[in-house]
Amino acid sequence: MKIGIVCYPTYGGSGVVATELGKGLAALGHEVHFISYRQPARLDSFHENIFYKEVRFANYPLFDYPPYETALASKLVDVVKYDKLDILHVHYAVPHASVAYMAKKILLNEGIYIPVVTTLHGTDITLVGKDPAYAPVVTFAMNKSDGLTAVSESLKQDTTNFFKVDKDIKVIPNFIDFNRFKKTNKDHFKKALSPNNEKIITHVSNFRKVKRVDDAIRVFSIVNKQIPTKLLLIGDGPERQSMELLCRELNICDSTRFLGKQDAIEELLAISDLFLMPSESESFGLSALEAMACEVPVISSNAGGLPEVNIHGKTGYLSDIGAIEDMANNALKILSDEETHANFRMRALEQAKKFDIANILPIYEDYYQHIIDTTVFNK
Ligand code: GMT
Repeated sequence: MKIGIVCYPTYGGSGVVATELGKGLAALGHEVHFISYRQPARLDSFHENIFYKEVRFANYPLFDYPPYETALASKLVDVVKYDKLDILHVHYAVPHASVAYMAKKILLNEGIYIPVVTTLHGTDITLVGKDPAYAPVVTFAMNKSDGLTAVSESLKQDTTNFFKVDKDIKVIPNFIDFNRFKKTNKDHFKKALSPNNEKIITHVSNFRKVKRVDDAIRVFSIVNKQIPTKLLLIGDGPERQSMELLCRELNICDSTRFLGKQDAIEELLAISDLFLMPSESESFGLSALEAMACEVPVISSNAGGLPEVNIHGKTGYLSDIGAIEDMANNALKILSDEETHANFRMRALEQAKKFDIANILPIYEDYYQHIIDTTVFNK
């Protein structure tokens, strides 16, 4: 198949899933064209079946906001037409779903038929898409997509609860590549980051409010009073500076490292003992899955799709959003006994295996074929 993938090129979960999906499909022999305004962060190596098409748009003094949607739609028309794509798969509904619809209509006008699949990732539904500034367009574009997928049952439910969607939504979860995410020996990192063999607790996010990084820091602060521990904070975003101040306030700066954005996250997960994800909203929780694949148990909130990933009492624990004491007690339960910790580690890995990319790629292939075979085009 010739597949066009539209995504945000940033480190955000939707861009990561889109890029890893495209890489996986290319490895299976499909021709994959990534269309974005910058080379996606994880598109970091050459593959003969992968093409990157950059959306370029010149600004003009008249515009306060350059018309990105128009440039993207034009690029989609161009790529579909000249590379003869079979299907377009857009990740994150805003604005990709409506832009793809526009491209599809322009192409139809020229007698070219391109089915569109939209994948809903999370905040495009739970936060941004709900905003009255976008909701009518998001609803329309979802209903006009030929295929609609969501990354968890919870996100599917959120979508149908809020939006009037008459399309069937197929749940295809996030996935993990075990060639990359696995527990490896990184003792030299461990020695550098926890010289006295302190347990390592890790949080990875884009430091947005929705991630409740302050909860992660407060949970750590309680645990740290009872067990020698270090906190690794990986990622960057709007909350970073206030989180540094919070660490000062709680007097835990000596036990805390802000590592910023990291490409080789798996190397830091390989030395982690526990992962914190106290999010306010989380449609799936890809970072938690990455941790589990590296045998790291997860202390998380019970928001959104997290209960579909982190199994309470088996792979970690779930608590209500903001229940800092409960999260800290759960962390202590896991970390204070070696045998308990080892059991949680083992079960985290077992659960992660259910989301092996090798199991998920064929689901996407079948779904694309089904959409190509069944889409009816109306002028
Ligand atoms: O907010 C983020 O974490 C980024 C966001 C995105 O769409 O870029 O991630 C969402 O998509 C990921 C991949 O499908 C999911 O694993 C994350 O749970 C989801 N984030 C939220 O729902 C907050």
